[in-house]
Amino acid sequence: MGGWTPTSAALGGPLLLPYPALSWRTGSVVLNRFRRSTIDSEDQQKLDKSLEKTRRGVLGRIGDLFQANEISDELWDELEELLIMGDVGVDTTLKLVEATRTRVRKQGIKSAKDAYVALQEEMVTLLRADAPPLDIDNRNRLLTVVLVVGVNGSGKTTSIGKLARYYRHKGKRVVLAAGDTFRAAAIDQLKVWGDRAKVSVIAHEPGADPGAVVYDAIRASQESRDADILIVDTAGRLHTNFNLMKEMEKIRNVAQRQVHKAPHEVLLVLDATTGQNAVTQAQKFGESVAVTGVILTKLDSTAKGGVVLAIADQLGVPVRFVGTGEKIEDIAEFDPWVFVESLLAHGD
Ligand SMILES: Nc1nc2c(ncn2[C@@H]2O[C@H](COP(=O)(O)OP(=O)(O)O)[C@@H](O)[C@H]2O)c(=O)[nH]1
Ligand SMILES: [Mg+2]
Repeated sequence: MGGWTPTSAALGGPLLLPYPALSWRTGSVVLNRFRRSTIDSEDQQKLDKSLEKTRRGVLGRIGDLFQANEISDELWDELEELLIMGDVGVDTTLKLVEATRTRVRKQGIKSAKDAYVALQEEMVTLLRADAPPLDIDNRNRLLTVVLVVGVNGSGKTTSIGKLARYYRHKGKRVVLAAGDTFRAAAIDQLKVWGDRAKVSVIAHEPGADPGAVVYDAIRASQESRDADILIVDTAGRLHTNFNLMKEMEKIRNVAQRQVHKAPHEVLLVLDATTGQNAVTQAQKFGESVAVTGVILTKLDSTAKGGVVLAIADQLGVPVRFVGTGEKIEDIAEFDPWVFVESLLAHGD
């Protein structure tokens, strides 16, 4: 991927960032660039809270490192060590530290405090802050189709339920499609989440053709249900990448034939608690499906939050949502600035 050009929409949004608690906590190292967050304050707080464990882990020590030291080779070595221990991954860590050092050299930065700001800005860049905005809440389109993919257990069905509620609360009409027809339990589970979110679920019998489910779901969304957003659950794992690819192609073709430019987003669900394995899994999935964004679940129950950086960097697609708990309201839109400030906040 890559090649995104910054858009004003990506930087736009109604709210100024950071909210007061965060800027207070980061103290003297408040980022010096004027910017806006695209997410609302409730999501900012959820994202911040879900990073508690990560902040208490090794990555929480980065702030102290820059406060206690002058810029030196040792400082960079220690930073590298902390990032690798903090699940950022070797490749992404080396890239991040190199980019920060280059910036420090080029800009003639002399104080560790300013170098710390440079590090934060490089992290934001790595997190694809220049990505186009998420293409779900689109007023100019009659029906938006979102495919949700990922291995079983990653939190796919839970996330779909959360998204259904999230967009319903924004005044959108949402329909869900039970495209994972391989397991009867998967269909039932989606129905349970549909009930919780108070949205309709279109399902066929177990073993049915997922393409037919998607076809019916689109028809229903366009006709009787008059929906704005259709979210499609898909099979978690098929025996081979080839099967998965064929299945995805089929669903994609059905969607494309009925709705212009569908699917509009393909969101890959990854479990943050698996750390670097999530990156490997994402790369494997990427071979079968053209992923446009990531939902990173279970951020609340892990200290491995640094993996967000590795995922955005190694996949080249932005993280769009994070799972912040097991309840239906426990989801937040992701924002690179909020993430970085929250991750590197210290002293609490
Ligand atoms: N703590 C926490 N648990 C989650 C989150 N998302 C999902 N889970 C849990 O992960 C497990 C698997 O979720 P499920 O949606 O069934 O995964 P699926 O097989 O991919 O559809 C369930 O026990 C969920 O409660 C999250 O954001 N935080
Ligand atoms: Mg499921």
